[in-house]
Amino acid sequence: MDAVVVGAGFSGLYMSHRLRELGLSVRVYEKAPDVGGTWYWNRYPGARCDSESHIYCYSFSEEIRREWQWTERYPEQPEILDYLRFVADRLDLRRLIEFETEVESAEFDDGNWTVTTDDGETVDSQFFISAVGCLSEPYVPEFENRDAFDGEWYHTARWPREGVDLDGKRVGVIGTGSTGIQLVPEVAERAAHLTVFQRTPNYAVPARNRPLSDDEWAEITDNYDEIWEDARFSWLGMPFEMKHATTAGLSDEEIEAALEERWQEGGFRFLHTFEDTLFNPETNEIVSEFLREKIRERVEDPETAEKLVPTDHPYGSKRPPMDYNGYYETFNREDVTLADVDENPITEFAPEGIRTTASLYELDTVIFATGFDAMTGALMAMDIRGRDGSVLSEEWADGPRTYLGLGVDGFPNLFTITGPQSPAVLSNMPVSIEQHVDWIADCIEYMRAEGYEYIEPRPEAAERWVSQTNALADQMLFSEAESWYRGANVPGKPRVFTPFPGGVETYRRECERVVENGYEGFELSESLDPPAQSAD
Ligand code: N01
Repeated sequence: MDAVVVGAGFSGLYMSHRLRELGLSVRVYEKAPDVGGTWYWNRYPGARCDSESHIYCYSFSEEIRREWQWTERYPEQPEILDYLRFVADRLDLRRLIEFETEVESAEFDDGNWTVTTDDGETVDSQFFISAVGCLSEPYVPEFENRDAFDGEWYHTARWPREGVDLDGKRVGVIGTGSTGIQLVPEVAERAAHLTVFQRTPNYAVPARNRPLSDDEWAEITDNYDEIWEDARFSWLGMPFEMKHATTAGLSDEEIEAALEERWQEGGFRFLHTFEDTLFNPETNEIVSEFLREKIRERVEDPETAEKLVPTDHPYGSKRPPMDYNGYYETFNREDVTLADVDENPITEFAPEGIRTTASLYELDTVIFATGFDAMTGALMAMDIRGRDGSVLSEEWADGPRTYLGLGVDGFPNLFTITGPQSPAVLSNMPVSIEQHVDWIADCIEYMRAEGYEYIEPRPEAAERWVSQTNALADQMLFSEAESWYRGANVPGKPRVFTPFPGGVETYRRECERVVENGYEGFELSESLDPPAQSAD
């Protein structure tokens, strides 16, 4: 093959389409039995995208744009999965994909990638392209005696296709990140009793979901090009304007009015109130305190409210979750218990349920909403070997090292769509995915036109890029949270800030500048360069 692509979610579908259009032979390997990537697996009740639907989709195809109409402001998981199925069929992509096939290893050998799958198939390919996603490897904490539990347990990112019967059950949910916050009100509606095991409270902002009317949709499509251009050259890949640069110089009334306005608009628009929210501790504290007050207003029992109020991290230093259906009000229900496992940690699983230092919670079903081995987990799950026998997981033992999040030195012709040190999870993913796919496809087209066979970042370019990414993160408030952005959620993972925090626009311009300067920082060659040859 000319290219092997791993994954058939948003990234893999568009990547394989672009490469086929260029005339390359392409094989896509997908672990799931269908397309969809993260939207295939995350079927838990309440699963929905926190990006608004009109920008949580592809922009590259006029036909796809015309033929699809989203029904709600935020798309629900089944609708996104339908959309990706529609795209795969519309572009006739399924014929490129081998489903239910996992890539076990990829080795750069004799100038080609040799890719081996779990069914023992081996294929040689010039390019090896990871489209595995940033949040694909579920993380289940190693609780003591986890297997002793007599009931059923599920991870939200491996939710059974046939669903789970929660009616009348005593259910425990562990985790109060974006997933837990979407899930908890839905489970409360069905379960006989729900216990939420919370280690760290979070700041959930109302999403304010609603159906999208035909008129609204018509207005969106009339302005589609402009909306997308704004999104591509924005901070988060979302076409929203900042309300104010900072809180400095504004009266208390003006600050309150700005926050209240954006709070009413809901979702990620709230994060666009003050431009310096993630830089300036004073602004951040004002925003955080506004949110804390909102939580207190919504929870009837003051003691429970205080447990739900975050004080350990500034707003936005962890991924801001969205509240769709009364997350905080759920704790006003008689049949919902908040178990503070920071105060009284989980000690073990027992046949009857979960034991903390304070109580035994008897449960029929446990749901792990405990997140992912983010950004690097799915990549490192494959045994990827580059030049001179270098092993990716060993090279990255102290944290990932990429150039632009697109390539890795020592691993020629490997591309990582939304890889570490690119905006990725700090952006509206489809915008970043399209940018990466276009960059990679244009690069391959250029290589073909100029007679180059290999591309690889120069080590010093990768080194510099990683330092710049870290320096930017250090100027922001991210270091004040124990977040998965920094690998803090998985024991033993290096504490390194993984996404590029400088914003989608800055990043896009840098990628364009690199190309304009003849792929600055990359080594392009017709044959393997001297270090590789001497290693032979
Ligand atoms: O995972 P998380 P998530 N004992 O890692 C807790 C994206 N997403 O699946 O904060 C007890 O954020 C952990 O506690 P703590 C989005 O980017 C997108 O919710 O570490 N608790 C935390 O509360 C998001 O950020 C959408 O103290 C333990 C929770 O589990 C990312 O996915 C929707 C524990 C994990 O939160 C991940 O979100 C949903 C332990 N040992 C998610 N270990 C969309 O909009 C962990 N926890 C598309």
